[in-house]
Amino acid sequence: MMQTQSAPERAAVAFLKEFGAAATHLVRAPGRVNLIGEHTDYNGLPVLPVALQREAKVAFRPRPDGMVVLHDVDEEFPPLEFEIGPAISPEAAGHWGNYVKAPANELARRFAVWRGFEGVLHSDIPVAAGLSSSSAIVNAIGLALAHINEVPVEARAFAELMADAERYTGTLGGAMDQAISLGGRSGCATKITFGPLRLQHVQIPADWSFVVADTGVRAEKAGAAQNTYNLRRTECEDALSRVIEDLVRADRVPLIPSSYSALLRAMPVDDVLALAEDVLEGNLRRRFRHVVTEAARVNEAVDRMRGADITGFGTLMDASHGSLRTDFHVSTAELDELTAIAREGGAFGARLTGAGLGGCIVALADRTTVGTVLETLVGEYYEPRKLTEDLDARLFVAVASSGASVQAL
Ligand code: NG1
Repeated sequence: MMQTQSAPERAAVAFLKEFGAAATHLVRAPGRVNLIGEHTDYNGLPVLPVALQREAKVAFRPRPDGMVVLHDVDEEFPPLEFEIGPAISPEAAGHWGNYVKAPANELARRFAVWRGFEGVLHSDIPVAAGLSSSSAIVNAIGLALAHINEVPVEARAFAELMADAERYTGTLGGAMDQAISLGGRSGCATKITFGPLRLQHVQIPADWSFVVADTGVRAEKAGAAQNTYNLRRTECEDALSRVIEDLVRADRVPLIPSSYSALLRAMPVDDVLALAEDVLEGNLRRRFRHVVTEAARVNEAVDRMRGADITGFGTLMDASHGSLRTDFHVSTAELDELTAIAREGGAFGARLTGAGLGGCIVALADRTTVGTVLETLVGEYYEPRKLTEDLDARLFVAVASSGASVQAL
């Protein structure tokens, strides 16, 4: 069988062709699949993602000046050239270059970053699929610039810095994606908590398989999906403020909580939900209920994983999907269909992963059921839609991988 060229070679080979000399470094940053804990990170509540075997890689060579010159192996993305500084003007909304300018801009605002690079990017993370292709690029470029300019990189502080950086693109995201792409560990899922950022690695039982399946519908974060995402964030904040206002009025707790996590520390979760039922209505009540119940599901899922309780973990994934569909309104017909097919094929549970509104699902199988789950997805979703070309990119088993790194070539 013909050996396909591996991704790092592709970036380095393309570099040689483009710039007529060898690249000196390669930086890699993985995408991620979130197992449970959706739309909780920007509310300061926990998540449980896994860093993937799919990565963004940049072969690069430092420059003596402040220019960044970057090509993508994929010609769909035109070359980019700009000078590093603390107020870089963005490209048009949706342009890939904004994910490159984002870390350059943020690093230059905070550190003496004045040397750029020329480089070639290659990523095999599906774009706009909820697998965090964007944060992988942000992290890879950020790490390259930090390396070249000798910026001290403490992993957790750097993840927070990259999360701030990515908001340059207009999405008011949390810090899950940057943190797992930098700090993931091979063979493990990672429980991430926020304020302060903390990572706890949890070994995935050896016979569990997480299947990632793409609906083929893009959730363009630069378009309508970004507005919905940002609106959800505002709704969650509004819901929390109203609940806190009521607590203040009723003088119910000795210390006024200022965040979801403080509220959940101050009162039992059932009391928090009962209070929200009284104070909130309509969509704000639904958003609040999703966020609070999802956080509880993450904590329980960690226990289920530690106890190798695959049925229990799967049930939590199903509940998470239901909540994202009916309370958070971010599922779609295709996401619902794919999750149903996965369950029908024998998955212990299935849910949309990432922000939703398109993109991927993640389904849990074990060694004996994974083959049937994959076959059922192919037979009932991909074949009828004629989405079988490039199937490996759309349907694969997650390999829990380690976080980003820079190496000299
Ligand atoms: P994706 O699906 O990769 O766009 C987004 C946010 C996360 C998190 C999830 C929903 C960014 C970069 N990522 O991920 O922080 O909020 O949605 O759980 O904004």
